[in-house]
Formats: sequence, C-alpha cells, structure tokens
Amino acid sequence: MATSQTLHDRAPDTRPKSVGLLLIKPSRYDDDGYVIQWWRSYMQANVLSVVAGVVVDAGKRGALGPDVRLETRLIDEISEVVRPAKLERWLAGFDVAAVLLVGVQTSQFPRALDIARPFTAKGYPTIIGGFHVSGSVAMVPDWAPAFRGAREAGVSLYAGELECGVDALLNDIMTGSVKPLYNVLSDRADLTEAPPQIIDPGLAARSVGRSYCMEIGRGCPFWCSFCSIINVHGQAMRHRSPAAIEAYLRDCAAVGGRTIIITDDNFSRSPIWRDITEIMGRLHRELKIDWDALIQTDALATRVPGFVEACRDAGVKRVIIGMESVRADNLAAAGKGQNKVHQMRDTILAWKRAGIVVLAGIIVGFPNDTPDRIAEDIRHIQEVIPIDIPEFFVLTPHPGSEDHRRLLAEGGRSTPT
Ligand code: B12
Ligand code: SF4
Repeated sequence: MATSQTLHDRAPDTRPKSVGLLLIKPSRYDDDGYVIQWWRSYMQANVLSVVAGVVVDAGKRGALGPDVRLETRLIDEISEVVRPAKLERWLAGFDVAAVLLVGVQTSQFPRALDIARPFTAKGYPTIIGGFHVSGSVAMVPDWAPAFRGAREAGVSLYAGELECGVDALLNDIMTGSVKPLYNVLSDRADLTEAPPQIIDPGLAARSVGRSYCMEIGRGCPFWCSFCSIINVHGQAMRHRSPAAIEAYLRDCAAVGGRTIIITDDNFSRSPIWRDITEIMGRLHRELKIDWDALIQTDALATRVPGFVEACRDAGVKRVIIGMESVRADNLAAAGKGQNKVHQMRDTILAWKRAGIVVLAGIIVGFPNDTPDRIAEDIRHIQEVIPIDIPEFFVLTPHPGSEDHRRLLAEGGRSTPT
C-alpha cells in the first residue's frame, strides 16, 4: 500500500542504516527455453554502469537518509549465472534491500519476470526498467493488459529515465512503499548534470577485450519506423559534458581499460563528437594509450567533414553502420530515406581507407522482401559493398516503435507477458 511517508519523517532510531541494491541485467531465452549465456559477453552492459552510477550518486547526495550505508551488486546475466538463493542471502544482510532489473529490452522481459519471481515471493521490492516498459508506456495507449504477468508477480514497472525519478524511487524503497508503476516519461535527463557511470573492472573482465562502455549522449534526429529510441530518448541530441567524458576515460585508463564501446546510436550526430575525438587523441598521446574504440553511426557520417579522420585519430577501430537494406523501396518503407543505396559502396570504402573495420546491420523481412530478393541482396553485398562483418536482423516491431504502434492500430495485439 503506497504511503506519502518520507524517510525524513521517521524517528532517527527507526531509520534503516544499510541498503542493498541488487542490479541485474537479464539475458533472454532461446527458442528451446534455455537462458542464453556466454563465457564472455560481446561487450560490457552499458546500462548497468549507468543505472549503478545514478543510485550510487543518490546515496552520496543523502537521498537514502543520513548515515546510510549503500551497497550495490551488479550482475550481467549474459555472462554470469543468477542464483536466487545465494543472492537472497546477500540481500538479507541489509536493513532494506531491493532488486532492480535493468535495461530490460522486449526480448528480455519474460526472463526478467522469471528472475523477479523468487525475490518478490520473499517480499523484496523488485522493479523492472528499460526499453520494453518505457517503449510500451510511451507508445501503446492500452499497454497495461500486456503487463498482467508483472502485476501478478508483484513486480513494479519504471517507465523513463532513472535520473528523473531516482530520489522518489529510493525513498519508496526505504519506506517500504514501492508503487506498481513509476512513469517519468514526460521528463528527460539533463545529461550535462548526470552522475557519471561507474567503472567496474569486474564486469569488464567478463567481456571480450575487457571493454568499458561509454555513453556520451542520448537521442537521434532521424525517423526510422522500426526504432524505439526516438520515442523513448527523443529526437533532440542530449550529451554529457566533455569534462565528464574526459574524467571517465582517465578513470578507465587508470584501471587498464583500453577497449571503449561508445554506445550512442549515432555518434556523428552528437554535438560533441569533435570534443570527444580530440580528448581521446590527446589522452592517447599523453597516457600512451592505444584506444580500441567502437562507434555506431549512420550511413551519411562519412559526408560529415573531418569525421572519419577524427575517429581514426581518436583510436576508433570498428564502426557499426545502420545500413538496413540495399533496396530503396525497403529504406523508404522504414522511413530511412537518408540512406542512399548508390552511396553505400563509397561510404564503406571511406571507412576502410581509414583502416576501420566496418560492421553493418542489415534487416530482412520488409514488406517487399521475398526469399529470392533476399538472396539477390546478399549476392549484391558480397560483390559490390565491401562490408567486413554484415549482421542480419529480422524486422521486428518492438513496443516503442512506430511500426508497433501502427500494427496495433491496424488490429494487431501486444504480446502478453
Ligand atoms: C548498446 C546497445 C546494444 C548492445 C548492448 C551492449 C551493452 N552490453 O551495453 C548490443 C549490441 C549487444 C545490443 C543488442 C540488441 N539490441 Co540494443 N541497444 C543498444 C543501445 C544502442 C544502447 C543501450 C544503452 O546502454 N542505453 C543507455 C541506457 C542508459 O538507456 P536506457 O536503457 O533507456 O536506461 C535508462 C532508463 O530506461 C532507466 N532504466 C533502465 N533500467 C532500469 C531499471 C530500473 C529498475 C529503473 C528504475 C530504471 C531503469 O534508467 C536508465 C538511465 O536513464 C540501445 C539504444 C539506446 N540508445 O538505448 C539499443 C536498444 C536497447 N537495442 C535494441 C534491440 C532491439 C537489440 C537487439 C534485440 C537487436 C537484435 N535484433 O539482435 C539485441 C538484443 C540483445 C539481447 N540480448 O536480447 C532496441 C530495444 C527495443 C526494445 N523495445 O526492446 C534498442 C532500444 C535500439 C532500437 N533501435 O530500438 N544492443
Ligand atoms: S538512425 Fe538509428 S538510432 Fe536514428 S532513428 Fe534510425 S535506427 Fe534509430
């Protein structure tokens, strides 16, 4: 039952003195129902370090009350087995404890619920946040029926960015009054003031190349209809301060971090790409660090004057491009008219001339696609477009995307979870 009590209303001797927050980034099930796990993850989970940074900062600011000891435990299930009994023993060591299921995407939501159940059964407040909840609440008018499973399991949902509602959530955790839903979607975090993401060498060690993710900003100015980013993080480009990014990179370097995954969806559209590449180049010279950085960007990025060269000099070794299709009709259907089929080859060659490995995302399953057309497209890519690593995805209308909204309006159904 929700109350309006705040921590500061309590008599000092009844205030909790220790808080344990268990942060889990769930994996997902494969087609046979097994949890997908790897010895090492492809890259460290950015959202874990961002969410941990926000709660640790709230603790330092006194949002948990005075003299409260906060401990966090971070698990990325892609490379670590979640053992509820062991974790419950950890949670039991605190006056107050809660479980945060972080960065939960649509494909991970069923797994997140299964992880949550043993914890809610023991009475621990358990909250799920991330793109599935945010995208659904943002774009599906009648989203609640699809979340019946969460309601029945006693799991709370959080829609929006944690920076915008962390104090209220922590207060409710501390006072035992966690609500079924938090919706802060009408707010967007001012990232120039945002707490830094934490640096966790333990998590990095569980990823290939001991990678550290780095979030420079959020948002993308384009309109692709399969994408939920624009409807959750928005089309305005927000960014952290260059000084904060420099401090983060220095801290990564201090613990031996060299592999940096820049998780921004579209680095070339970040208003501070020049600052960031300059900082990385400067640290490379000053600290003698040979960065191995990965970026994501759009296919037009090679036309931004100086961008490719600045990335090369900053230590970018791999670029992911959202190529999506080699068919103009597919690109038009996806609202991705900014990608020009006839420019693709030159785009890829520009990156390769700079010595940067090109990974390109290609979507199959557009309305006009047929097996024969897809086979023809693959041949065309092999013969004409010199991508190093093509990654194929099946077009999927994720909640939060315009495709999903339109299909629902046309009579489709959001999958119950
Ligand atoms: C990097 C990335 C990846 C990386 C992950 C690497 C890593 N280890 O971090 C890789 C390449 C592996 C990946 C894979 C996939 N991804 Co991806 N990815 C992203 C990307 C670009 C950044 C994620 C991120 O860190 N964001 C920054 C965090 C801080 O933002 P956030 O998640 O919104 O978190 C905030 C709030 O949600 C909230 N919050 C989050 N968790 C919690 C928890 C609690 C308790 C609370 C209170 C609040 C809270 O606070 C946070 C801070 O404000 C996003 C797009 C984006 N810009 O977010 C796509 C995105 C998340 N991916 C997406 C998809 C579809 C996929 C794939 C399914 C692609 C595919 N077809 O294979 C796979 C799925 C992987 C899987 N295991 O199932 C979609 C998800 C859509 C959806 N509805 O699920 C996104 C949104 C991209 C898009 N175009 O729509 N991805
Ligand atoms: S360019 Fe990428 S991030 Fe931007 S809207 Fe399109 S798919 Fe989403």
